[in-house]
Amino acid sequence: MRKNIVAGNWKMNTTLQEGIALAKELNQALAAEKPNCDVVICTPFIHLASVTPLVDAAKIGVGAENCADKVSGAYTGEVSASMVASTGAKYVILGHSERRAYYGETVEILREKVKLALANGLTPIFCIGEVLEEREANKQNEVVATQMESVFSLSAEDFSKIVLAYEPVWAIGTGKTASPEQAQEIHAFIRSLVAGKFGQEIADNTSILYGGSCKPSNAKELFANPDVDGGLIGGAALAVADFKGIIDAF
Ligand code: 3PY
Repeated sequence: MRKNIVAGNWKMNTTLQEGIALAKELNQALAAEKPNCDVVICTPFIHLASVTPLVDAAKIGVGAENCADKVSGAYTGEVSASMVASTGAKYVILGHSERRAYYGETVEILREKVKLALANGLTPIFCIGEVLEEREANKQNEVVATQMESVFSLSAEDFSKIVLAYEPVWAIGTGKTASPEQAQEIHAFIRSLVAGKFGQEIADNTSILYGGSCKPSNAKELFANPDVDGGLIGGAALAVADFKGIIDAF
């Protein structure tokens, strides 16, 4: 059966020293492996090689927030999936709305990134979600269906290795959260898309996280929904008490 996962997305926050301190503090705060929930922290690239050996891998998985859509070569400033994997990281967030909006990441670019991440043994946390105008025009299902095309060309075997994260863009950094009913409705729709493409068993085994202003005060009611399998956490992942509060919602 699918896993519950709480994954932190640190975004472009913390110096290396601050990131190391945060990872150490979280490692101490999580007393033991949580049987019903995997915990992941996705950090800036430069933190990965330092943070990975610091945390107990049984309690905390480490991931990147992005990787290149090319294998290697003359791509100044890019970081490949194999470089990420060489740090010991196990996950990579791909398709975050900030990457789509500010760095022009398209369905095709993300298809390449997902393939390279999987080829290098990383688990992609693949993000989808609509902007406010699309929600207001009731186009959210259409939008996420198009975004899912990046992962629908995978084989069933490869698709079953990825984690999905639904993040309504209008709820990211705005303090607005999708209501538990809105979250459940679209998570169930996303799962039905997966079932239509790969069958019910794979759909039932796919973890679909919710992201967007998820905090200790709303995590429990969001995670109580049958199709919400955890969260991708922004700001609240930068404070151990808040992040732990969300993990403890399971
Ligand atoms: C947020 O909740 O701010 C996020 O973007 C998580 O990825």
